[in-house]
Amino acid sequence: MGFMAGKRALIVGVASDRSIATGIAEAFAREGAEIAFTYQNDKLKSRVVKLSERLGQNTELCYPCDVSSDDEITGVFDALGKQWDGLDILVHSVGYAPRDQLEGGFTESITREGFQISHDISSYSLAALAKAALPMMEGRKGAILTLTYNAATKVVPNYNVMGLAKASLESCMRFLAADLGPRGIRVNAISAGAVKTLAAAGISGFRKMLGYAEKASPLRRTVTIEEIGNTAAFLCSDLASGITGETTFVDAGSNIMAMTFDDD
Ligand code: NAD
Ligand code: 0WE
Repeated sequence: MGFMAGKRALIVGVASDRSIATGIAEAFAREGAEIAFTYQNDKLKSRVVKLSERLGQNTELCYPCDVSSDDEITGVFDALGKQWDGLDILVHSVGYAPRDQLEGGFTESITREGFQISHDISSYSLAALAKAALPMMEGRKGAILTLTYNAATKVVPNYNVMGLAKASLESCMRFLAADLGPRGIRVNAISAGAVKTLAAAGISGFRKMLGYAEKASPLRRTVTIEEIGNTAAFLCSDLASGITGETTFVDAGSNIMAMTFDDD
């Protein structure tokens, strides 16, 4: 029996087979969890339903949710509440900034609108989803997990306003952990190394960044969505019952390095 048997999870953030949220869903299903999903828009619906089917889940439990809409967030939990009497796990694997915010210098690219959108979609949405999920999660050893990136605390070229949004997201995770801890809910983040997902496709220099990780990380490689999924399963299971408010790096060790030299 898997270590997540009897757990019910809602996963927000599947867009393709390469999504980090897909790796998380695969690990959760393998460990015996039941999974409900959301999809951002109708274009992504069929992919999410196919994943639900492939993982042997109830495909009825796939709901539309653009996290910029309060109504859609409310709608997910209204619908899920009719199917499940409680929810153990919420996974938030969502990040977005308008494309023009992620190229060029920081000062040059940042705009008020870019700041607002990136913080709304990438940080506020965690608080909004946690708030809406709370009635279903209370009193049952719950866990909430979000996905962050090291550029929250260290500068990465071109990540720009998303770095600020990830700093806000990590702080949001800690405030939620302090607030929801007394109600039995743990809240954590995984800080993932660079992975080639849709969110990374077309980012100029992304291939170079993956190559850099292969040279400069202690493990001399990038990480996979399977590795991120396994850590997510651990953090959301009772195996991690003493861990909350923590950011766990799954990055082949990259974040510990202050400087690197070529191997040869
Ligand atoms: P992805 O493109 O597969 O997933 C991003 C998800 O965000 C998509 O499912 C998309 O539908 C969703 N999304 C965007 N705007 C939304 C909105 N308004 N409403 C609802 N959903 C919305 O890419 P990914 O790399 O799997 O990203 C998942 C998370 O992991 C993000 O928070 C990202 O910042 C983080 N992360 C990614 C990497 C990486 O290198 N890929 C590294 C560290 C952290
Ligand atoms: O969090 C991310 C991706 C965030 C992201 C990506 C996009 C591309 C498409 C947010 N918004 C958008 N908006 C789009 O229109 N990562 C950690 C992956 C990533 O993105 C980078 C990186 C890394 C790493 C952007 C610049 C520099 C490095």
